[in-house]
Amino acid sequence: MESVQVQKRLADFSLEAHDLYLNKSVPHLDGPPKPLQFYRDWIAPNKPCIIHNAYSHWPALSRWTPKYLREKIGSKVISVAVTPNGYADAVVGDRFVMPEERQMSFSAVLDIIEGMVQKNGVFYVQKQCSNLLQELPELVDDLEPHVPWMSTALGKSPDAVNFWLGEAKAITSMHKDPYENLYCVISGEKHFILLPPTDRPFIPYGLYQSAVYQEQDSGEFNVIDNTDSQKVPWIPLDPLNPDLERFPQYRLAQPLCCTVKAGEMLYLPSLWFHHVQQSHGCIAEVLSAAVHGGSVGLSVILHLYLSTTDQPDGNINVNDILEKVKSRHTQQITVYLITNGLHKSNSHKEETNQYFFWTLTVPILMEV
Ligand SMILES: O=C(O)CCC(=O)C(=O)O
Repeated sequence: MESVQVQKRLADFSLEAHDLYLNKSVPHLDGPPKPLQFYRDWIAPNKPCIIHNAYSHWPALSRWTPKYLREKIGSKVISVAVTPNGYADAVVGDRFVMPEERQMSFSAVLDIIEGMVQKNGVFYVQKQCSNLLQELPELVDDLEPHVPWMSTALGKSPDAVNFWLGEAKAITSMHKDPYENLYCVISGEKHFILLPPTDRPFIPYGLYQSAVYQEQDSGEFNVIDNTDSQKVPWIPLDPLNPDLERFPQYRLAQPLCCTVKAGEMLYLPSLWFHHVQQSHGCIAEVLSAAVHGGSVGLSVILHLYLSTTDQPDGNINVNDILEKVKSRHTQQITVYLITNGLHKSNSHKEETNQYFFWTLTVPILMEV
């Protein structure tokens, strides 16, 4: 199929997804759902929602004041991301630049966030290695390290439980993750710009030399190349100020904006693009789980094209897949596809096989 036709089909697909099943804003639920209901209404159709009263019983909501945190974990040394401008893991010119990672006591971070100490740069506790459980286990009694109805719905506990604390200037650039995420805001608020996976044709990617910030004695930040690492595929577009001359196709994207306040929980399904900002001193717990099973309907199609890009050598027999798809009920297809795709999914491969991915996807969509 000609590339222009493929592009047109994909654009139509995205527009139809918005017309047929996506919401125009992120819906709010009054309380925590039953696992089956949550699975059916949100996980399976791969749609985000904000849940109220889902963790009102967590002591963290009332306890986590700066005073309490200083007493409880003030002397603990934690990893902090430092950047000159608040953008960690973002495209700067022709580089993908990661933050300088510093080890600091929790009190020293609070001193900066509370404005008691002035430092160059923007500080963000944002390590995504289950830092709540690994670096701050003393805080675990103040919350639950998993959300029971979500664990039941997904059939597993989170793979990572992260603690985020940051300044208002700290921004997370637009990206997607192969995880089902729950964002629990403990204090302050987080502002999200979300785009569904079906808007992928309108979101530009480039391949960038990876680099890291390093503060000099003068206080300036240099950008130092990671010469031994592979190029990184990342999104050069800033959804706060999209350069539509450079990326005209982004005009067709339909972002959803939402704010998640203290006590609220955002369910962000896997593969949704997200850009995140926050109020100053915002604290959030983020639970992430990679899933190996269960999505139906439209998300089957999305996972199907994911799995086609995850073949190690980009060499896949489409007929084999179509045979398997045709011979199963939807639920079973999904399990097959996800088992063979999502948990192995790797955005690097997806981007390097981009053309392969597009050309294969459309015939599969029509067959399904
Ligand atoms: O809270 C943030 O700043 C970003 C979190 C995020 O993007 C993630 O957990 O994938």
